[in-house]
Amino acid sequence: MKIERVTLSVVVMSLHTPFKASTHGADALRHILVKLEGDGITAWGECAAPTEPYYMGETTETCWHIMKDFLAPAVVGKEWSDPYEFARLYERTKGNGFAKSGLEMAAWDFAARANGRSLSAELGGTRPEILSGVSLGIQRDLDKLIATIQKYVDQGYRRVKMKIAPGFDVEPVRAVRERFPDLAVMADANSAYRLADADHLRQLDAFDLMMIEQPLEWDDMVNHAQLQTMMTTPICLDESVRTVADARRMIDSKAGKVINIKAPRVGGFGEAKAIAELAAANGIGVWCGGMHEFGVGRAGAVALCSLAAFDLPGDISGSDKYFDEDIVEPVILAENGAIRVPTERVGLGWEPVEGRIAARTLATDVITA
Ligand code: OSB
Ligand code: MG
Repeated sequence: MKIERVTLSVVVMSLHTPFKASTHGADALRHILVKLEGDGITAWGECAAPTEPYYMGETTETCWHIMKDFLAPAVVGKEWSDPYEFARLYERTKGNGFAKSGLEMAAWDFAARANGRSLSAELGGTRPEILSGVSLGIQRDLDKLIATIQKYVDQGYRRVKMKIAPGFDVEPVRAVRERFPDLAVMADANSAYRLADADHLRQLDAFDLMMIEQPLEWDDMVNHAQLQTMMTTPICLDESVRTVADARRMIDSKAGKVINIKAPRVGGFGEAKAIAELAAANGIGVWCGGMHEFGVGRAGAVALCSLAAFDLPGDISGSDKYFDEDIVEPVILAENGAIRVPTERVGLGWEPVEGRIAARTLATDVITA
């Protein structure tokens, strides 16, 4: 396979409802869409980096620089036979997982289309539908928070993640648990606490949470291992797992019991698959997190979730949770808390609508061989 042309576009989408976490918030997103052309095939990827460096350090701008100046020039005009070989073309570039993930996802879509099968099949997915859930931003008005949860429960979602932060934790979790005694609920702190808060966090053990996600520092395993010995609620790592090597360190040091895997955070599907398989083989729970993906990235996340290792409901909801109109057709919808995997269609399974993308494009760059 050979790519003749890489088109990068910065695309802006407004969230119909602003989203707030402990360290970051957003009301509009700028993701970089990747269009690969070659061998008569057009394939798509999405770089879902936030605009600010408050989650993992990368931003839309850093990704634009790395993709345009290093990654795309390394792959155009080169022969490759599978997405792993494609990724080796730019392996000299260290880190920058979000930037790599946009291009790598497009390579998987390209390979799927070349092989005439769905992205799910290309990745080795077997689930006919994925277990969907919602991630809810911080909503300090508890009546409104409960009304929002009720709305998603009524839509059929069976698992709810709520963001917590110092000053917004034990009481809101208690209120949610009292109102929804049987709902699968979890909390995500986005690294807002320190080990000195352990006694405070232990109060969450009373509420039968599925897990607490990334309570401590974004790059720390040792403190999470210590905290896990002090809490019964399972710890899930998000920010701290960027590579298979990190996952191995997490397992060896017992720094948690669950991993939130997002292809954008770990550099793409190849690394995400490897982490999922390592975790599953070691009794670590696996689910798929999100970055408020537009339709292209969301279609990719659905395909990833279709792997057998993704055994817990994740954050991949229908796109109507975030956007009034998405950039793909048909709409990505969850029914009864599940999204059907479109294995009857080749590639992503939801097709980008180029007119809608153009209408939202702020900048474009084309890299040719
Ligand atoms: O920590 O999982 C997170 C969004 C942006 C950055 C980090 C996170 C999130 C979410 C939203 O929780 C998940 C989604 O619905 O896409
Ligand atoms: Mg998280």
